[in-house]
Amino acid sequence: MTGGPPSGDPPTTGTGDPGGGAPPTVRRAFIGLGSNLGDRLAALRQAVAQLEEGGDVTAVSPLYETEPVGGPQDQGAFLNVVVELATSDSPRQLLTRCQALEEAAHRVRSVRFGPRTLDADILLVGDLVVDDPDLVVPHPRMWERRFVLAPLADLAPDLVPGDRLIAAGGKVVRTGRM
Ligand code: GSY
Repeated sequence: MTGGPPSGDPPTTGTGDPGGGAPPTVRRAFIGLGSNLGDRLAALRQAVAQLEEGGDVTAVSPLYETEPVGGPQDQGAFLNVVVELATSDSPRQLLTRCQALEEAAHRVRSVRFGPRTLDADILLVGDLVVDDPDLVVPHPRMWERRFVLAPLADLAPDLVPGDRLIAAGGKVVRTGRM
């Protein structure tokens, strides 16, 4: 036989999963959600409900009201949460899900870092690292942002060292549960 897989082998999936009928790898993933335009709480609730349709959501952090980081000075405060998943989705599949959340919230991209009905960011997907032009995982700015680290630390204190949380920028106030 020459090189390459035996002709009976299934193709690899390109998703980070082993293929070949092996059980998919389930990873602990975190998605950050933020809204500072319109009915902010309704936008977050809708996004969480839409994520839950995937059947892989395991936890939702407490809700935080947070000072805007970046963007226009006069934009309103955000509401932020972090959602935890136990998922076999690849980072790219999660990106597609995040884009669908933003589309469902009728997000229009106008001012960069400006007000938005919904922002959905992939923060972590297990220990996977992605560095593509349109997708970087872990999220490249998460360690600078208290609006990410505070709810993430509520769900996964093991992943957020206390000094990183203190060093991160932006005022945040925990306001309760969604
Ligand atoms: O990256 C998420 C969108 N975003 C936010 C946010 O969700 N919360 C706060 N407090 N500031 C933000 N700046 C941007 S951009």
